[in-house]
Amino acid sequence: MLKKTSPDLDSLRLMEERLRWLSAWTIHNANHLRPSTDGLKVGGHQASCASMTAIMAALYFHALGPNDKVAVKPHAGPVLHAVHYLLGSQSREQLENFRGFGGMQSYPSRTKDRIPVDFSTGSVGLGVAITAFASLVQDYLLAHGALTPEETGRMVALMGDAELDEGNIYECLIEAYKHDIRNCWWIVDYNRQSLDATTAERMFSRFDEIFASCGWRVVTLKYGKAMEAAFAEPGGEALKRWIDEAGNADYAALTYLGGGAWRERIGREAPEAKPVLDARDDEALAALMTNLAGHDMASLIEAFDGARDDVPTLFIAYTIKGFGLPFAGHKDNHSGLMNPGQIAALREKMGIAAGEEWEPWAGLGGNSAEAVRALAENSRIARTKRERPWGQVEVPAIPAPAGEEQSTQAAFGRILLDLSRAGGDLADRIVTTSPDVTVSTNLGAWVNQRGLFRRQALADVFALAKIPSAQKWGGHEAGQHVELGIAENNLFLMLAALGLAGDLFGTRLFPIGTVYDPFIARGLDALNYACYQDARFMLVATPSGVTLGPEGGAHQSINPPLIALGQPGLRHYEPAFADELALFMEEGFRLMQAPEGESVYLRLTTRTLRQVERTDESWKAGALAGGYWLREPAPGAEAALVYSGAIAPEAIAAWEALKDDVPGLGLLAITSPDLLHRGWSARRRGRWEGSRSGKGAEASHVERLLSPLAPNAGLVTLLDGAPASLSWLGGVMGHRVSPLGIERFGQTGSLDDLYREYRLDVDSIVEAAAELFLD
Ligand SMILES: Cc1ncc(C[n+]2csc(CCOP(=O)(O)OP(=O)(O)O)c2C)c(N)n1
Ligand SMILES: [Mg+2]
Repeated sequence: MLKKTSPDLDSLRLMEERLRWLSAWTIHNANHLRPSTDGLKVGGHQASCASMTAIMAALYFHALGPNDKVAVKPHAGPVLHAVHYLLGSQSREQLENFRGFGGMQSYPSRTKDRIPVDFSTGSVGLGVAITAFASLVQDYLLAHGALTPEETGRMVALMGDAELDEGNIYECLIEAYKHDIRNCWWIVDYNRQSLDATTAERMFSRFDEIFASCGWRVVTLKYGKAMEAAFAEPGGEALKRWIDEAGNADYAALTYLGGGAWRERIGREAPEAKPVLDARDDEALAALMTNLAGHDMASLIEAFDGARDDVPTLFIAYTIKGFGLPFAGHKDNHSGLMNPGQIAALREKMGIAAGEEWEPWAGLGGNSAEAVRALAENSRIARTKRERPWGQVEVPAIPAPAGEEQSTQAAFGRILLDLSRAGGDLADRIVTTSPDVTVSTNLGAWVNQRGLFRRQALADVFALAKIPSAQKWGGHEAGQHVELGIAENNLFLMLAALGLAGDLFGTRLFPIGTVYDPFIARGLDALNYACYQDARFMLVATPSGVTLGPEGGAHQSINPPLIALGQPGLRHYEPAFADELALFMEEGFRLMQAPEGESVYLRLTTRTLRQVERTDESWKAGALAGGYWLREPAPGAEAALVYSGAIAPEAIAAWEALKDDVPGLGLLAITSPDLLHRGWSARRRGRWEGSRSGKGAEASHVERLLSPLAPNAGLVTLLDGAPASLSWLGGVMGHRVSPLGIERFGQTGSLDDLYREYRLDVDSIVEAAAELFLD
């Protein structure tokens, strides 16, 4: 996979200096030179960058192969851009506009940056874990014949040491072990500093044990070559002992204070080390003490070259935060910025003339420049963003499952089963995944058909023992369901990785993840993370709401519709009937592969409903756009009932009860509060933009829906969830609203009990309508 070359260490060291300089200069320019219009501090992390420049030089200009994918520690984003600048694939203009509008982003962004970014980062921990899931996706594609072994690469995470405090790392580690992942490197920038200060050393000896017990090789890179040589000198052993026993805060503080402070302290605490100290002046001593392996090119190259098999590997590279910068080691340096005098001193030290700050190879003599340029040319990483493989999979018409009485959850299982039986390209590209709720979310029939994905065959022990069970549970390479442990956060990282399969590996997959609706909250940041990088997937959340009845309040979801309302990149559909669900799944598969598409969230239920009779197909367009009239209102009608999802029968019954008293009463089915709100916002935005360009804007779907009603009409809105999801409808045309929904925690009980208690029953709806008219 990785070709063996004899590395030009001197040029790699020069490359490291370039990266350290350019990342620092980019940040400096944005903060000190670019005119500011608002007086805000622009920010950037010169210390976090300098901590990693050697590691990144060794990777990008030596170790990485063309198929490797990297998640870069968020605060080292400017180093990644500097790499591309030196490769010729990033412009000076973009660097100059760091953190500016339309410029390179603060943290690597797949969607917004112009350079190829494999994984977005920013919320620490998530960018690390997704690489493990990406390696699982790579194995999936390999096993399914969508990749050849030559096309595979290594999934690499460059991480800060504080990221090791994020719980999602360990959830991921456990899952990754179960799936026997490989070709994954996590490289810890072990500078022993986080944002606030230096980090506690107590955990230090434990990380390698944790990783080793999860099947990882742990490579600790602690002492640089100069340090190792010094350990062999007289007094060297004592020095090594002292280093090993030094506390993190002490080591960092001495780094900041410099050679004299090292000499005084070590001389006092380890007098036997004196010969090593005496043999060096202060500057040389400071250089020796900061010669940690994470800054030592020879050590780094040796370590990376020594790990070329597919064993997942954790590199713990000891580093200095702010290496080579005036605030190296200072506990407050996380957001520290060099002042103009300090950056000028650094420039001089690097031999760069004033005015040549942006010159890629400034200050290098002819031969060195030649050698470093050759290193850049030989880098095997991609220079351009990969085009998404759009729209290549035909989505067949998905008929609604037959049956007068159905739940949306059961219909979901049935639709997948039918898709599986019919076969075809779409079915073959569907990958389902679930955090231990496969069977209880009705994925069982699909799994019986398509099997669990396992690199090593997993025997179905119960089937072999002829123990009756409805569920087959055998795993093999051709399986299409990835069973996860119960940690929901991993579901969203898995969906993120599967949803990027087209971008990362050139083959689009159609990931479907199932989860109980209330437990979406468990993985919320990972869900946001998946959407942020435009991963495409279908999230099927079921069961939902108090409609779950006897299961009680711990399992009854309330706020996911609001989550969906506020989540970019995710379209919420809440079907009541099986034919609506079929329509939304069909649309979902289209959206998952459309250039302007998005991911889809289907909120389902186990409640069995009598299905509505359709006379024609006219409801479909409205349903896809977010809502349609199940009973059309008369023009000028004074009221409408507006419902979403599982409480459709109560809404219909209330409509029947009220229709004679309220002439022209309408019954509006809201299939997507989210989509309606977006359309409404887009309309207003369009009006503002239109007024600038002289164009008008078309009414949004929700405006068209509500326009037949009288201006002072009353709306009773209801859904099994937070009422604020629909109450905003009153703001569209100024209608009065009585919003019904769930605002308190649920509890056990029958549907009758609960709908009565939480005011979703027919009587409550009728009462709410009456109140609107009395007001
Ligand atoms: C989930 C999350 N919480 C908090 C932050 C704010 N934050 C940014 S960097 C950082 C500490 C980073 O320390 P480390 O990972 O060791 O990086 P380095 O020392 O290399 O800068 C924190 C708390 C964040 N980006 N993400
Ligand atoms: Mg750190």
